[in-house]
Amino acid sequence: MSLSFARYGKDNIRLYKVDKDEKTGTQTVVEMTICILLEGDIDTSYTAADNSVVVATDTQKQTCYILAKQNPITPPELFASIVGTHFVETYSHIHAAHVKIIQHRWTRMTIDGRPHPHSFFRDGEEIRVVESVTRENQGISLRSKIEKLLVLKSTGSAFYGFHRDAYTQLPETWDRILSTEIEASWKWKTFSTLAEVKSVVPRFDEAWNAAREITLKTFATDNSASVQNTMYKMCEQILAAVPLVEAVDYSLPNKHYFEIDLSWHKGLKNTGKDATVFAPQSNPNGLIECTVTRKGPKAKL
Ligand code: AZA
Repeated sequence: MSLSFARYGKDNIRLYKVDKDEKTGTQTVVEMTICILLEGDIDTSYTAADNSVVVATDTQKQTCYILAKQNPITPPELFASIVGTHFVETYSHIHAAHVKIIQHRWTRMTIDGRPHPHSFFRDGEEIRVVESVTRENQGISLRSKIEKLLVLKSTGSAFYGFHRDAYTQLPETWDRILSTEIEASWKWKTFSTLAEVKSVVPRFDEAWNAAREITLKTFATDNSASVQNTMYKMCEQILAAVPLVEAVDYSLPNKHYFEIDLSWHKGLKNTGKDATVFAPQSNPNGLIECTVTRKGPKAKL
């Protein structure tokens, strides 16, 4: 028998940091959930009860708090790189650190038409996610994500011309409701050091804003032929907007809204162009995924 895979760490580390601007009295808050998983020369902790190689998961959590106190925690791409680099550089037997950060939304309240200095609300379930791997002598790989952004358009979407055979019941449509929960991610070029990540810090928020805007604008304005074609257009634009990104991925559930034939009730018209009342479906749902990779030379700093 041999141990063929080993990785361990602390999941669901919850972290909140406030920045207090003493001059203006304005406070800014960030809340995150973090997962740290370490790899290295740790096999004997599994196979021989050798705890001397174990950086305890509680130590990992405490480290996270200390690094959060000593460093900026936004953008999350930077903080993930700081945490990952810490573990790989501090412990000679730790060779890789996987750090995932989920940033939760706290949006500043507007009260009496003015931004409130210290009150926030959760404007939806959308999260910003970063998945990082810092590997000894191999640099830092980063993937940024938008997740749980629920969108719907009530027209401007069609689906026709698809393959038909003896198993096909779905009618073609030139006007349908389109709804999905956006999961979009973009893979950055590999950064060789933490210093290199630091040198491009503004690019991370810019990319997140661009990806979000492109996603929403394309969803709203594209006269969609299919989820497949609309998501491809999103990928192309993100690659064009963010030169340091090598690949863009989307994973989009097609959240169906079914027409309801109500003609059985006094001839009530509720299908085709008369459809106004629909039945939202929970499952099953379509699930459409793709990765679009940049052609030509890899992104350079
Ligand atoms: N893509 C769509 O946009 N809509 C669909 C599909 C599909 O592959 N299949 N059923 N409906």
